Amino acid sequence: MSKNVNRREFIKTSAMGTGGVLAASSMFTWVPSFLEDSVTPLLESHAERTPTVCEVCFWNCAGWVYKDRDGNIQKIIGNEDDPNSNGRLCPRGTAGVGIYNDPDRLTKPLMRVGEPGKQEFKEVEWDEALNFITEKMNKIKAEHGAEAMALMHHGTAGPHFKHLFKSFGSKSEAKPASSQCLITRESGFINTYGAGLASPEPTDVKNTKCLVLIGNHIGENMHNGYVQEVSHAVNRGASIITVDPRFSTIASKSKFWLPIRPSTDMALLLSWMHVIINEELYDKKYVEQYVYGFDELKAHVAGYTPEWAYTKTDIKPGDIRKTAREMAAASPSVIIHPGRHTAWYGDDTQRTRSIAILNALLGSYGKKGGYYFPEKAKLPAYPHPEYPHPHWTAGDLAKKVGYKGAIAGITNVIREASLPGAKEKFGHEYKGWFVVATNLIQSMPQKDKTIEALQNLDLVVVVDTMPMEITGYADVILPEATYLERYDVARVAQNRIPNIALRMPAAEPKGDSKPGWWITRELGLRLGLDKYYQWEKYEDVLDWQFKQVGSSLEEMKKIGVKQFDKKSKLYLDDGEDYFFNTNTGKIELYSTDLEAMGYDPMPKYTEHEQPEDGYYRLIYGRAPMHTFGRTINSPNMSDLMEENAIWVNPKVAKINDIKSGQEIWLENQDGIKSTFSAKVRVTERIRHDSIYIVHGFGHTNKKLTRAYGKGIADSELITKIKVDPITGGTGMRSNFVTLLTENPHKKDIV
Ligand SMILES: Nc1nc2c(c(=O)[nH]1)N[C@H]1C(S)=C(S)[C@@H](COP(=O)(O)OP(=O)(O)OC[C@H]3O[C@@H](n4cnc5c(=O)[nH]c(N)nc54)[C@H](O)[C@@H]3O)O[C@H]1N2
Ligand SMILES: Nc1nc2c(c(=O)[nH]1)N[C@H]1C(S)=C(S)[C@@H](COP(=O)(O)OP(=O)(O)OC[C@H]3O[C@@H](n4cnc5c(=O)[nH]c(N)nc54)[C@H](O)[C@@H]3O)O[C@H]1N2
Ligand code: SF4
Ligand SMILES: [Mo]
Repeated sequence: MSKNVNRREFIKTSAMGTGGVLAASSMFTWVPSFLEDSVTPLLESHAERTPTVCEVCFWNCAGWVYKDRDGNIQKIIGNEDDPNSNGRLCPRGTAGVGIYNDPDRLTKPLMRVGEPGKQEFKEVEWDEALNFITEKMNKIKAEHGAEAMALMHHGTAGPHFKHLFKSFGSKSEAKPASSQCLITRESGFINTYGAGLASPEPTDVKNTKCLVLIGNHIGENMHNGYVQEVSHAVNRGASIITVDPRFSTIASKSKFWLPIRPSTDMALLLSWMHVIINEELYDKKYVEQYVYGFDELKAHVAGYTPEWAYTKTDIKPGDIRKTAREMAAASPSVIIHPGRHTAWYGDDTQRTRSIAILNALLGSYGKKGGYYFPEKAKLPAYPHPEYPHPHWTAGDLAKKVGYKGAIAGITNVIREASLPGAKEKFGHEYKGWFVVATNLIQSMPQKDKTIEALQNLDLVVVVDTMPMEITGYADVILPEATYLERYDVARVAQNRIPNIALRMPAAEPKGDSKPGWWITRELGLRLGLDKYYQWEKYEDVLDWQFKQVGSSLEEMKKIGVKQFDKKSKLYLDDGEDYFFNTNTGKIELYSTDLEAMGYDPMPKYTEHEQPEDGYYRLIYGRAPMHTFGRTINSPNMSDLMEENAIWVNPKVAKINDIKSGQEIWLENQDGIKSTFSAKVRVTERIRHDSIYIVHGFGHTNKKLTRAYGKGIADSELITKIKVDPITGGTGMRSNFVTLLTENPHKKDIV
């Protein structure tokens, strides 16, 4: 059997198949045989191995890269000492070498030639590109202040650029991975427990008796350590309750699947509170000791009966009661999962607050099988002088336009403040952007606005590994070396066990690509920021840092991951005193901060628009073998899933007279038509009021030879957004589409 076929099979297994009938335990059963087959012979041949931290997604698992005698990368496997991966990488991580090998990679700095907006570039040397950027940045600083430079970023490249920006005098940064993702969840938990959850989420899935997943489709959403724990939980017989308009992979493993009407989750959450309080199923001791505002909450949810919730959610009152009792029976070893991508409908801080509140009622926060207290190693930063103090930041602008609970810079606010007329609205405006490892055209909604902002700026620098949609809008494109070719900031992730991990190069950078640390240092020196770069190579920074915690670069190269003794406890003891970092020192069911800012102190149900006849809600999610759009072109991944399919309920297929396999186009409520088509997948696994596609497809950059034109991009159909009034996080699930069987672009191709 060829290697390709092998890989195809194990990934299918890991995804539990499309029929959802495989045992969940098989999610990882491929791993041992995979190790036996390939790594043992490699080890015997004394192949070299170097530590890495995976960058294929942001779970950032630590692993080992094995090379053969000729120095070719052969395998990437997990590091046994790594609590994020427990020694096993997910299929995307093991196939990460495809990202390094992709022949379409950017390997030379590029500069725009001719008109702004025209996508024509010439190859230049690093010196020319960096000198050009330096000149532009100095000009912007002289005319508008350093604050007028903004940084949009994602992933491990981010910290190098943050250091450069802060040294330069700007603290304006934002990322879709916050504003379009988890900012609202963090806000919901901060406004309840006085602390956010961060990453990896400290949910004690390993020990839970009941796991409630609300629009969190783990198994397709492939976060490694978390998938492993869910897989074990299923095997142990923990009951899983999945709330999803789609029969997801995990729904097929669940004791209860609640096919909720999209956008009505808050009604379900409030009525669960109603049942738990009314039937006195809550953890009385816990509530009495740790909670503030119980009586207010009790009165507040009195009217949110299951009968009322049924009219909103389509979930039968009996099922609401049954699932509430199921959760309570497991208390405190129960997790109402906070989710991750939680920016949905505009009331998202309040929805995640409802989740936070339910956990508090069931006494699960700080308890075994609920939420544990994670710990993070303390790795001191390499010494540098104090950063200058900027006069304004992206966070200030977010507050200025009314997001009083903004806990970070917001991508959409930076975009607004980069459009013509921004100065009048904000008192400030952006003149330059660095876009680092984020494909804003696909990851921010309303791409026309993004393009308008990009074209209004004096300087756009894109730092990427691939030609993507975003690179087309750059003045300068800087090719970053892939994670397999670079040293990087050490990974310091929270977990049950504090630990640090090293990423080091396994290969020389291809072409003229360079690591982020090199790019930022070169710019820093040109900008006269030498005092912030008192080192020559990043190895020096890492070695110094590791020595502060009793290790060294030399040791880390051998072990990859170092664990430290845990100083704090995982769980609260029974009745232990605990101070929550809120105004009252308690878990606030009634939020005093939200009240002070003028928001609802307790979550209220808000009605959301539903699709008109002939239209369906556009919902989107993940596929196990891809990470957003970043892996679609990878030679190893594109043959596993080349394009996305449009999930359509049989009733909808009948009404629209379409069949499985038929190519169709989508048009949204604003008349925006998908650039490309995708194949229909008729399935009972999706409600009749929605259609579903996997995010990340439909690339329009022709330089992506495998990904171009494959499937439909959900992003281009997301022209309507619902903004969370507290944080500014952007909900993207309020778009409705109709199905087109004829190519709407036909007349364009004469
Ligand atoms: N429509 C829609 N929008 C979404 C989502 C959705 O589901 N649908 N999901 C949201 C969520 S949850 C998130 S977290 C965000 C994520 O969205 P993004 O921040 O855009 O994240 P990615 O898609 O991973 O970023 C991809 C970019 O990073 C580049 N890249 C990959 N590796 C490297 C590297 O090592 N160095 C550099 N310099 N570049 C690299 C890729 O080539 C690509 O251009 O999107 C959000 N936006
Ligand atoms: N393989 C893989 N894994 C990933 C990623 C990846 O790109 N690829 N990305 C990672 C990142 S950054 C994130 S943030 C997470 C995101 O993963 P999740 O937190 O799981 O979020 P989504 O992918 O947005 O979730 C989509 C699910 O929500 C359901 N849904 C849609 N509308 C509603 C609704 O109104 N109510 C309810 N209850 N459900 C609804 C959809 O049917 C779908 O099953 O995944 C992470 N894991
Ligand atoms: S979950 Fe998979 S893709 Fe993500 S970091 Fe871990 S191995 Fe890499
Ligand atoms: Mo995300």
